[in-house]
Amino acid sequence: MFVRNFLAASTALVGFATAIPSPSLQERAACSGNTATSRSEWCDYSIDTDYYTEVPDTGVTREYWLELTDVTVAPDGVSRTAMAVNGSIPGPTLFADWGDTVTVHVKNSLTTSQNGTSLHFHGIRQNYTVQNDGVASITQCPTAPGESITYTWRATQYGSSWYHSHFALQAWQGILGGIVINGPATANYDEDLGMLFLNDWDHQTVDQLYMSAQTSGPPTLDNGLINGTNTYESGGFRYNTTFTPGTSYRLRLVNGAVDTHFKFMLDNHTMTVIASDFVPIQPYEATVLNIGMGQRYDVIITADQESTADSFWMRAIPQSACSDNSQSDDIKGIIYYSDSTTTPSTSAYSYTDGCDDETTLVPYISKTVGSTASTTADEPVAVGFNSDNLFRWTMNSTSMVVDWADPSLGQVVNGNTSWEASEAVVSLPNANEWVYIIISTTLPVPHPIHLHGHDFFVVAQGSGSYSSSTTLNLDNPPRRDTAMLPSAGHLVLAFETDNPGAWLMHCHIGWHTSEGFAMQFVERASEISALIDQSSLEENCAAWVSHSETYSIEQDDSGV
Ligand SMILES: *[C@@H]1O[C@H](CO)[C@@H](O)[C@H](O)[C@H]1NC(C)=O
Ligand SMILES: *[C@@H]1O[C@H](CO)[C@@H](O)[C@H](O)[C@H]1NC(C)=O
Ligand SMILES: *[C@@H]1O[C@H](CO)[C@@H](O)[C@H](O)[C@H]1NC(C)=O
Ligand SMILES: *[C@@H]1O[C@H](CO)[C@@H](O)[C@H](O)[C@H]1NC(C)=O
Ligand SMILES: *[C@@H]1O[C@H](CO)[C@@H](O)[C@H](O)[C@H]1NC(C)=O
Ligand SMILES: *[C@@H]1O[C@H](CO)[C@@H](O)[C@H](O)[C@H]1NC(C)=O
Ligand SMILES: *[C@@H]1O[C@H](CO)[C@@H](O)[C@H](O)[C@H]1NC(C)=O
Ligand SMILES: *[C@@H]1O[C@H](CO)[C@@H](O)[C@H](O)[C@H]1NC(C)=O
Ligand SMILES: [Cu+2]
Repeated sequence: MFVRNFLAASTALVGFATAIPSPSLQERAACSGNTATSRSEWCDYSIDTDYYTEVPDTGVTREYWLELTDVTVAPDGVSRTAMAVNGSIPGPTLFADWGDTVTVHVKNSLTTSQNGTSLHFHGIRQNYTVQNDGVASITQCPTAPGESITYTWRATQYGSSWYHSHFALQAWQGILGGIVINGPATANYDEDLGMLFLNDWDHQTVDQLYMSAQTSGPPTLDNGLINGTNTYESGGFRYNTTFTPGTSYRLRLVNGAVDTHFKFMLDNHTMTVIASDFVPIQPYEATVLNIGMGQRYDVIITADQESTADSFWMRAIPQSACSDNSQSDDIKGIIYYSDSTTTPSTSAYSYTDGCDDETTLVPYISKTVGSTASTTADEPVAVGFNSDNLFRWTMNSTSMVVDWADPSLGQVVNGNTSWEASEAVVSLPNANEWVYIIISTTLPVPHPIHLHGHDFFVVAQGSGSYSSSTTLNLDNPPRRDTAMLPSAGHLVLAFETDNPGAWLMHCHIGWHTSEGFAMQFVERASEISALIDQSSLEENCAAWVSHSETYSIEQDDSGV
């Protein structure tokens, strides 16, 4: 995978219209990055650069064209309908270098299902580019079938993430793919294997399952996939690759599930964990790794086992404390050593079932949280039934309902910030102030909480209720974009108002997002209009309104 070496010789290039080979590697800027023995370096920058304040000016724009279609797939041998990006699940990986500008043209060709769409670049900070965050009802109307939309953002961070639809449950119909932003790393490795998606999967579609999720709670899912493949009964095949003894490999793990918390492991091997979400961390060793929905971990695994004739199971194990899966002990891939072709006979590391976060995350670039907050948002979480007897989640007693046809950014641009209660807005008018968010639950259900437009600081996280005597960790706490609210516990997050926009915060369990477990921060509203291309916002909305009238589309979820 030595993309860098292959590309290093070429000079900058911008955009192209022909089909891109897979993986979609594009030419890089003059900077040659780093080598297997100098991963902490990055041209004139390094792992020591504070990427919140300094970003390489590569002058390069990476341009991608993606097309969404209705498809029939059989990733575990069982055929069903789905949706795909350029025909595959996961879709093509977007590659860029730290500092590049990325432009993504998305064509909605979902003409069989007539679904609208939007594409969110999870974890991408969208620094002063909120209109490119790709969230239906917040930053845009859904993009109608037959229409296209273009997103442009700067890669101010580096590491691993994913893009996914932010329209209804469409991400889990298959509209997802990886994002790799090349940059420095906190440990050396020989080869970069790229993204490795961990997903849950069912032989019914998420749209078919949604009604039962709303009436009876989360359904038991049939299976799971490792990078888009697994077996089921006698069908399908397993993700597998071959390791060369002595070589170290970087894997970019992402949990792209609708409702599954995984523990990930490779039997007999230890992982060196080097990043959580887009944040490089002090490397630590793990044999079993917790990964919640929406989270990413970058790990390095060295092929250090003795016999070259061996093979090893790779496992993504749904945690029964918060996920139900009928194949939970068989979501597996295979790592072969050089000349092995045998089925592994290795055993899993022992672990305690649970849906918690990793506990030893120390960001490499150390940051301190302001000890006084100008806004403290208290957001207790609860669940109840709406008037149709369907589950609805609430934060601060509000279940979010926002209108596909009336996105927050449009309202701000039109000078109307008299939000309805159901729009679940917390306004943050002032620049560069600290915000604390206290999220708490008395229910024994953990939730992965994701914030758009920011990395947040996890200043408290634990079981039981939060009180004013809870100790806050302000000295370089874990920093990321998705963290677990523990079962019957609390999660206290902090961030700084350094990015004007309307930013969604929500539970990343697909059912829960659709059932209203979401809120939005309207940050520095007076500065937003200047950042918006109003005509593209309005044209996209006009096409959606016309489409939804033609097909009598009804919105039956939160809108995000
Ligand atoms: C995706 O498909 C479109 C054609 O629909 C093609 O032009 C484009 O190059 C493909 N993109 C990638 C990243 O493979
Ligand atoms: C974010 O955007 C602001 C406004 O353009 C700019 O001053 C700041 O340097 C940017 N931050 C990064 C990390 O690029
Ligand atoms: C999207 O397509 C799915 C699959 O055909 C369908 O079940 C669902 O109702 C559609 N959703 C909307 C909002 O159009
Ligand atoms: C996983 O799939 C993506 C998309 O096809 C691909 O880019 C990536 O290399 C695969 N990962 C591994 C570890 O094989
Ligand atoms: C290993 O992956 C290949 C495709 O890359 C597939 O054809 C093969 O069946 C897989 N092996 C197993 C044991 O599933
Ligand atoms: C894996 O580790 C176990 C326990 O240490 C050991 O018994 C076994 O031989 C190892 N398997 C392989 C294939 O190396
Ligand atoms: C929570 O709801 C109450 C009552 O509607 C409201 O006064 C308060 O501002 C809300 N708090 C937040 C953080 O939204
Ligand atoms: C302003 O927004 C509110 C809430 O979305 C809405 O009820 C009201 O009709 C809007 N007013 C105008 C003048 O558009
Ligand atoms: Cu949830």
